Parts: sequence; C-alpha cells; structure tokens
Amino acid sequence: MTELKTHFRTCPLCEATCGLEIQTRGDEVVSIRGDKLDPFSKGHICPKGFSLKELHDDPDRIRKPMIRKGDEWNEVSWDEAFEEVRAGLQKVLTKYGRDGVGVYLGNPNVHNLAGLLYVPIFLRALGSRYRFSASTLDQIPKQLVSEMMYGSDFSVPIADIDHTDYFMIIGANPYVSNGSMMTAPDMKHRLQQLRKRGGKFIVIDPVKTATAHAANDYYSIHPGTDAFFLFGLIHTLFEEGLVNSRHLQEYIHGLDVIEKLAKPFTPEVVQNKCGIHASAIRKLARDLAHAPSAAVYGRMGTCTQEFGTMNSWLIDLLNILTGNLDRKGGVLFPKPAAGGRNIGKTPRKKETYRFGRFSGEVRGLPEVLGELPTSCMADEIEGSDTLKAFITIAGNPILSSPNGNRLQQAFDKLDFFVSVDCYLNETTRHANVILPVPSPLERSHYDLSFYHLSVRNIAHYSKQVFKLPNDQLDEWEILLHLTEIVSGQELGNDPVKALDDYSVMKLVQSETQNKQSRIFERSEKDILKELQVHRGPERMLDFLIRVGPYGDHFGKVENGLTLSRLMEHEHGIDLGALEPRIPEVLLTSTKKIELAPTPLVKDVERLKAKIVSEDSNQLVLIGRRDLRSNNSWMHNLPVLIKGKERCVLYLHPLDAVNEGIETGDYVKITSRVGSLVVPVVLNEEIKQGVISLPHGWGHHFSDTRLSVASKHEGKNTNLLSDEQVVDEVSGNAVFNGIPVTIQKTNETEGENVDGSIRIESI
Ligand SMILES: Nc1nc2c(c(=O)[nH]1)N[C@H]1C(S)=C(S)[C@@H](COP(=O)(O)OP(=O)(O)OC[C@H]3O[C@@H](n4cnc5c(=O)[nH]c(N)nc54)[C@H](O)[C@@H]3O)O[C@H]1N2
Ligand SMILES: Nc1nc2c(c(=O)[nH]1)N[C@H]1C(S)=C(S)[C@@H](COP(=O)(O)OP(=O)(O)OC[C@H]3O[C@@H](n4cnc5c(=O)[nH]c(N)nc54)[C@H](O)[C@@H]3O)O[C@H]1N2
Ligand code: SF4
Ligand SMILES: [Mo]
Repeated sequence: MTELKTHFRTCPLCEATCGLEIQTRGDEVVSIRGDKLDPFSKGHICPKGFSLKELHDDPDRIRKPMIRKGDEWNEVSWDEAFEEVRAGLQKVLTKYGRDGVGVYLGNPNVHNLAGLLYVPIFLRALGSRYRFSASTLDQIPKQLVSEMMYGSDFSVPIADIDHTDYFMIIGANPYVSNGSMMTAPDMKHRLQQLRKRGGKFIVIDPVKTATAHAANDYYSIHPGTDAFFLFGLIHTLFEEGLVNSRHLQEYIHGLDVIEKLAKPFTPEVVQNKCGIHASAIRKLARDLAHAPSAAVYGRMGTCTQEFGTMNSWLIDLLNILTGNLDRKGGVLFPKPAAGGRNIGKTPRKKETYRFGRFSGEVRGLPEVLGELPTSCMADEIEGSDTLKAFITIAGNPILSSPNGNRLQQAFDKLDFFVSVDCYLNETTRHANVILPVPSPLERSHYDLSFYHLSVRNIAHYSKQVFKLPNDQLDEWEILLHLTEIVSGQELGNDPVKALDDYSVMKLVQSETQNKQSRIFERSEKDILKELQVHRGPERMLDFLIRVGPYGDHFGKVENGLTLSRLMEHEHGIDLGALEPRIPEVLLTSTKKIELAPTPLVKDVERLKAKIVSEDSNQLVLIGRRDLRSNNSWMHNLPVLIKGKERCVLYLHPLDAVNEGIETGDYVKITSRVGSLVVPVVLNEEIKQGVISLPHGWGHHFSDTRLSVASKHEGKNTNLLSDEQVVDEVSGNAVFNGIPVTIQKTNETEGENVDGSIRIESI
C-alpha cells in the first residue's frame, strides 16, 4: 500500500491564508483539515478549504491546452497551442501595434506566486495600454488613496484587530468573506476575542449581516451614502474639539483644508441622506475619539459605489484625526518579508501619482495605477480601431464586470482571444485558445500580496503537494511563453530559461543599484550565483526574502531569512505583531501624510451638490457574498454547491406588500442596462428600499464545461449593473446602489444573456 503523506500548506483561495494539513496517498487527497500548528490560523478552515480536493479532482477542470475551431474544442499539444497563439497575436501586433492586444487580469492572480511575479514581466513585454483587472471592480479606491496620501499604493493601513478597543466595520462582512484588505484567518474568533477583552465592534451596513449580528451595535445605512456619514463623523470631531492626531502631528499636512471641507456636513444635514440619526453620528464620533484605541475599516460596500475613493479617503482621515494611524490597536502598515513595496524605497521627487497619465481612447476614463477601469472595457473594445485581440488571465469578466451582456457582444467582435485558465466557463468560451494552469495542489505558494495586508507579519512558503503531471506546464512557464510570443524576439531554443534568467538579473540589478538597499553596489554575479539553488518563482522569492527586512542580505545578517530557511518551517513563521512605521514608510515628496490631495479635495464638490438634490425613492440593488462561493468560479464543486439555492433576491417584507410578493415568488428586476427574473426570499434584515443579489452566477451557457455549476446556474446580477456609472475619481465599478424596479411575474423563467430560456428552480 502506498505511504500516507502529510503536507502543510497555505490555502490559496481567499485572503485569510489559512494553514492546511493535507494527507495524501499516491496521487489521491485523503483528507484536508486546518493546520493546528499554523501560527496564524491555528487550525481554522472554512468549507472552501476542504473543497480543494474536489477542485483538484474535478473532471471538468482543463488539463490539456485547447483550441476552438468554430464551436468545437480540440485538445492539442503545448507546441500547437503556442503556435496558434503566436500566429493570432502576431497578426494583430503587426497590424495594430502594442495597443492591439488587451489584457484582463482576474482575482486569482493575486493568490498565485506565478501571477504575481510573472504577469508584470509579460505586461512589460506586451506594452499595451489596454490593461484591465478585477482591481477596478474591487479595491482600487483604497490603493489610489494610499498612493496619494502615503506615496505608495501598497501602503494600506491595516486594522490591528487583535489589539484594538473599538472597531468600526463599514460595508464589509468578514464573518462570510473571511476578511478582505485585512488578512486575518478566523475573523469570527478574532472578533469574539475583541469583545471578550472588553472591546467593542460596530457595523454600518444596509443589511444586518452575520457580522452585524455578532456586533455590539449595528447601524443601517442607505447604500451609496457613506461619504455623508463619514463626513458627519469628521465634522463632529472638529466641532466638538475631538481632533487629536497625537504622535502624527508633525507628519500631517493639510489639516486646515479638511476642517473647511467638513464644515457643511453637519450630522443634522447628513442624517437625511444616509439614514443614520444625527445623535447616533455624534455618539459614534465621540466613541471613536474617546476609545483608548480604535480602527475604522471599510471594504466592498464602501469601495464599489459612486463615492468609493472618497469613502476610502474619509476612513483613513478618521483614523488619522483620532490619532489611531500607526499605533497599537489602531491601523498600521505591515512589514512583509518579501517584495515590500514601501520598504527601502526613495520618496518621490515631485508630487505626482500613477494616475491619469493616459486615458482610454474611446470613453476617455483616466488610467489608475497603470490600468484602465474595467467598466470601460466593452466601450474600448467596441470603439477602438486598434484593440483587436484579448487575453484573460485568471478572470471571468463576463460574470464579474458590469453589463456582462455588452461585454459579451464586445468579446464576440475580437479577432483573437486567449485565456490562461482552468475552466471552460462563461468568459473562456470566447477564447480561441485556452492554456490550462495546474491545480492549486500542483503548485507552490507564498502570499506575496496578502502579507502586505496582514494583521500580523507572517511568512509561510508552501511546497507543491503533487508534482506537476508530465504534460503540464507551470503557470509561470506559460506566462513566459506568452512573453516570448509578444516580445517578438528570437530567444534561442529555451526561451523560458532565457527570460527567467534575464528577469532575475534585472531584479538583482535594480537592487544593487538602489542606494537604500543593503546590497547596494554588491557584485551581481556573486548574488546570482547564490540564487542558483532555485529556479522560477522560488529563485525570485528567495531573492526578495533575502533583501527584505528579515533577510540575510547575502551574508550581511547572520541567520537572516532565506527561502531555504523559511522552507524548514513547514507551518510558517510568525514575525510578530504590526509595529509603527512612520515616518520611514512615507514616500510622498514632502515625506508627510498628505491629508488633502487635490483630486480628492476637488471631488467633494460632487458630494456637496447632492446635499441639495432631491433623493429618489427608487429601490436600489446591492451585492452580497456567501460562505460557500468564491466569486464566480467554484460553483462546479459539489461540496460547495449542495444545499438551498443561493442566487435569490433578498427583499424587505414592507417592499413586498404593494405587489403582494411572497417568498418563493419570482420578480423581474429591471435596471438601465438589463433585466432578470429571480426568485425572492423576504428578509427583514435588509434595509427597506434596498434589494440584494449575489454575484458570480449565471452558469447557463450550453457551450461551457461546467457540468455541476450548470445545474445550479443562478442569474448574473451583472446584467443589471451599469458600466457607464463609476466612482468618478478612480473609475471603480459601482455594484452597490444601482437604481432598479421590480415587478412580480408569473414566469419562472427569464431571458438570459445569450438569449436562451431556462427554467428556474428554488
Ligand atoms: N455585482 C458584483 N460583481 C462583482 C463583485 C461584487 O461584489 N458584486 N465583486 C467583484 C470582485 S471583489 C472581484 S475580486 C471580481 C472577481 O472577478 P474575476 O477575477 O474576473 O472573477 P473570478 O470569479 O474570480 O474568476 C476567476 C477566474 O480565474 C480562473 N482561475 C482560478 N484559479 C486560477 C489560477 O490559479 N490560474 C489561472 N490562470 N486561472 C485561475 C477561474 O477558472 C475563473 O475563470 O468580481 C467582482 N464582481
Ligand atoms: N465566501 C466568500 N468569501 C469571499 C469572496 C466570495 O465570493 N465568497 N470573495 C472575496 C473577495 S474577491 C473580496 S473582494 C472580499 C470582499 O469582502 P467583504 O467586503 O467583507 O464582503 P461583502 O460580502 O462584499 O461585503 C460588503 C458589505 O457591504 C454592504 N454594503 C453594500 N452596499 C453598501 C453601502 O453602500 N454602504 C455600506 N456601508 N455597506 C454596503 C453589503 O451589505 C455587505 O454586507 O471577499 C472575499 N471573500
Ligand atoms: S477562509 Fe479562505 S484561506 Fe481559509 S480555508 Fe477558507 S478559503 Fe481557504
Ligand atoms: Mo475581490
């Protein structure tokens, strides 16, 4: 009998980074449980962690490259697939230049070492301005604010939830999402501990969510009006003399501007806009100011709405004005072991941001942190004379981005389409070629991204559980093949090695030429030699760890961290609680925290105009998440999909009275861009005037390979979200607060995006 083996690794599915203990026999997964010895997650696991076995075994998962001819897909060799890609892309690049090829990067890229290290290399080689990603459907407002206030889009202050006395959660549901832009496994336990030690947490949300139920207090807010509420809090702090930026005083710039901006937003003025009573706003401001330590945290509900950037800015301001930034129990900047984007860097020379340096040709939306907003992707494809080919890497924008219907029509117009993915799904069905990636258990892992956002400093490297099958390429190798193709250069008979060597050499060079680095002016050759023990992502990771804050700096620090040393700790290493990093972390030209960056200040006019405008009483649609979903792509796993139908509309009973709608009835929801028929569940926990539908559903296409998901298809809520309405500053998508109407219908069927008719079941 084959031997039973135990592997310890981090779960790569969400931001919580739980440690898993996986037992295997031969090429079978025998069991998956939480790793009790993981210093961060201490044994916690959620249903998605267990589902890695089914994901690995899923017969629908693509294991061989595929080429589509007409409606037919054929499995081909890697050579054939790459030749097809070369022919298709080169034709477009020759005729239309670099902007002929657009790219969309989906969420799993940030959960993947290959994606994080090699996608940038590919993008540099491609040199197209048409770069889109899930970031502009998600957290870009936060990053843009960080870029402007602290000088780096990776300087996102993280709530110190393990030490705080008072935690305000706005538009986030960590009990279900497991936390986001705040890496902390077992949020439930952490929040319970917060209460146990006498702390308080409160939730501001249009829905009394699972998190809200566990909170000390819950305040119901009208979607899209957080900026009013937040300005109300700031106004109160100034008015009642509660501003106390404590240790930050010498590092802040622009306080007087903020005081002036907050003047018109008295609690009495904003209460009618946001639905939270003036006396409650005043109380919350006082509680925040008087708490021994406090942290204000906002997530999807605050980012993906019309005032996404303003909300993110005002949240940071609240933490600063109460002196809680960079302080135990407040919000702090993590110090990741590898790739720290705000460690050892030189402050800017002039106050310029990576923002608005170019714009989309058709809709004219400005660039944000090197990419264009995904909300304009369909416009750009349809209207551009150059954008004729497209590549998606780990993305399903047909289900995840606004107005999926229009995007589908735009995709159909392209000359050539490539997807790097593991499923034939709603997006990749448009591809001419699909390049399949290994299962999560066949690749190594290190959370290069999320240790930038983590509530403790952690380093955990995971080896692959299973070796790559013989005929499977690693994802970084696929990305380097694509790099070679778009570079158009002759790179010899091992282009992957040539590009990998070159990329590492450039990485080393940038560090040996960086005056702030501890390997400044060291011999590149010697360093490259020391890195030879590893290849691919491991070599780069080794380098990043060694020049990082805990690294050995190639012999300079005795017992300093290297990848090999980290590998000896199979449960990962706890590098300690977050610690203050100001002023070292500040990279603005003034080396101060810029409280009032011009683009943000200007945007306040937009909010002011709303003070006097009439409010409509139209129903608004918001989104929600569910514990056993992961955006759009894990509905094909029986262990997650079983049970009650989840793609249902939540409607307040009082909003149902007029039309006599009851649970189990069907309603037609209509927005500016489309309509959907969905089953209703009456729910008193949702604010009156608000309805909610989860995203990531709509698996009804007959030409996908999702045999399980297609039996639980649900409806794509993004057929209702409007691609023309964005957060004006960042261009971020608006998923919360979409004006809609509903109508009871006797049909239990609705027209889907591709025109096919399906019967719903509840
Ligand atoms: N209405 C509404 N829409 C939303 C949201 C919302 O709250 N409401 N949320 C938004 C948010 S926050 C996000 S992050 C986006 C997500 O948007 P996307 O990233 O576009 O969508 P996902 O559903 O995450 O799809 C991931 C894709 O990657 C593939 N994949 C999985 N693992 C790998 C891998 O290791 N490598 C590769 N190459 N491919 C892989 C999957 O098969 C799938 O095709 O959705 C957004 N859309
Ligand atoms: N189980 C599960 N976990 C996930 C995911 C998943 O799909 N399923 N996706 C992952 C991803 S990609 C992300 S980005 C994170 C997101 O993580 P979270 O942001 O914690 O998750 P959401 O459930 O989207 O929470 C948003 C909350 O905002 C509320 N809301 C809506 N509109 C407004 C508003 O205008 N104002 C306020 N104050 N609140 C509002 C909603 O009711 C909801 O409770 O979750 C991650 N984790
Ligand atoms: S909470 Fe996230 S990281 Fe932890 S097991 Fe679940 S999916 Fe994996
Ligand atoms: Mo996300």
